[in-house]
Amino acid sequence: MNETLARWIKESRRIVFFGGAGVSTESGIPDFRSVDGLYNQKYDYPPETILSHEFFMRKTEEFYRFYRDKMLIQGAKPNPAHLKLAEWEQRGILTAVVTQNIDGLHQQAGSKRVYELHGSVLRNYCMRCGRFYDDAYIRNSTGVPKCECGGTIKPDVVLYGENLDNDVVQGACAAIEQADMLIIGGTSLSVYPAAGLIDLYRGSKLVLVNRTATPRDSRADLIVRDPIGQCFSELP
Ligand code: CNA
Repeated sequence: MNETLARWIKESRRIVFFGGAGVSTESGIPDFRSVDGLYNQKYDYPPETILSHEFFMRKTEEFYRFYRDKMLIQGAKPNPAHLKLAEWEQRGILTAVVTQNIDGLHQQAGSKRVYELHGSVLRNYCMRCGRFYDDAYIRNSTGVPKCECGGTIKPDVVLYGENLDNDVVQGACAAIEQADMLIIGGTSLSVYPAAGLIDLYRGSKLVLVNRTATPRDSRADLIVRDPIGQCFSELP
């Protein structure tokens, strides 16, 4: 167990966690940039092209082929990192989880205040009438999923080239500004504007739990290179 991290957690009352795809790799969901991540698998187009607004609008069927295959992972379960964060919130020492993930695993673990910067694959809506559909509807559909009204259904996910939701960003910013400890985990900190939010933290307990180096390592007060699930399972 990392003793410094354990001590800081015991001393803190307003922990905020800022995470990314690496939080869910131990739940069996591949991230983007690890060696076995989606960027290192072969597709006709790079994932950031397929997961862009323009591609969705122009080649919707191809988007959904990739999306069903790689983004809609069925049966994934929260791992010890998700569970520990939910426990800290319950104990009143963590104020919020800010995540770039779209898999819903923090809520499945029991976390209540979760700012989903990039939306969620669990929510989908008709672009014509606004009706909502769950992930099972998308999984069980073929080709381009359609609403009863005939409109095309779009995942409530922020694609490349789309704006983040204002309310979500404001909530996340406020939580980070007021945090007495910021734990950043499982993120390459390379997707903006999300990664820029960590600059709002003004304290001196910024912890980075990531398997590989990030462009912001020099800002961290403590760096842990262990797998995040394993690391969190040992924390108080
Ligand atoms: P990324 O760029 O793929 O980076 C992931 C980082 O996590 C890398 O630096 C890895 O070294 C690190 N990492 C991987 N596994 C672990 C582990 N077990 N313990 C510690 N560190 C680990 O992913 P980011 O989240 O930074 O990039 C942002 C994108 C990825 C967001 O837009 C997400 O929506 C998108 N994404 C989300 C999911 C998901 O919801 N689970 C999956 C794949 C991609």
